[in-house]
Amino acid sequence: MNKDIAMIGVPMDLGQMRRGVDMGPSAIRYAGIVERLENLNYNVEDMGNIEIALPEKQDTANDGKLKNLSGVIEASEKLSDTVSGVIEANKFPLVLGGDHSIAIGTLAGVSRHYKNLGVIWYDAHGDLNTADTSPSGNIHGMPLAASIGIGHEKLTHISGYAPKIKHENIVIIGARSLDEGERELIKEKGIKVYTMHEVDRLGMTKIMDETIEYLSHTDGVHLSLDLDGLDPHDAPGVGTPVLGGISYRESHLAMEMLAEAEIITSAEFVEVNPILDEKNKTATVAVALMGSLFGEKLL
Ligand code: 6HN
Ligand code: MN
Ligand code: MN
Ligand code: MN
Repeated sequence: MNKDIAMIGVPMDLGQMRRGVDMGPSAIRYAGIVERLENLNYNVEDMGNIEIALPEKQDTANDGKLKNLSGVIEASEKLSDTVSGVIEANKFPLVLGGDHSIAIGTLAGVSRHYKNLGVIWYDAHGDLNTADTSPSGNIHGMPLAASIGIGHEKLTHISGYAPKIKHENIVIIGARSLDEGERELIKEKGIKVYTMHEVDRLGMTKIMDETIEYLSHTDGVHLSLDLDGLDPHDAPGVGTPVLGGISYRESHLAMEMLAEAEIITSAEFVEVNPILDEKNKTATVAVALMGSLFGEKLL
């Protein structure tokens, strides 16, 4: 693993309608992420937060069905350039959300540097909606679709190109709330998905072994971890919780197996909402999972 980490906070709350997720980066810092990584002998540069416009200041006149479209686009362009600069400086980009719409910008920045980027999407949701299929109009339900070039042109073409990733280089893990249009897209494209049914049936060890094998032909792997992939019992501080999720132990194992395989080249942890949390539990879980992802061991 690259020993130089550049951490980027993205206090994004424009991709959904609940307040508080903009405080996610602060909550994760407060839970001790920098010390945790420094103890593992990483050099951590905290680049601070990207500036995100206030929801109250959004000019929504031309957004149509996509809520806060122009604000999300503006932030995505900034994040894309920042992430790309980090990779140019030979550092590992670690992005802290903010809602999951930030993945549009993260992937726009990362994929400029990889010909065949793999993506692990750890989430209760598919985030494969478009304006036509979305039940909410919230852009945090659309970043994976946008990244494979499906959806509003302005979302698919951040940084001026599309698609960012190939649908056959994606593995979704933890899905248990998929909208009708998302299911159709998954079937049409043959996207690799481990729903909670497979998590129960196969167990996390087999899923991670298969995932690592499935992505073995890629030249880099981005981990996009939505804390709502975990069970709300373990990660209550999220805006769209869904019962019956991945446990803390299983998630911890997944991160350890990724660390062992040494395949992750960029990562983001999203949807931590301290207002909905219990004593910063979800940010603390996020920090523990990052510890494991970056190689923390018990012995
Ligand atoms: N997330 N599928 C729902 C929607 O509104 O499109 C929920 C999306 C949740 C998105 O948690 O990142
Ligand atoms: Mn998500
Ligand atoms: Mn989700
Ligand atoms: Mn363990």
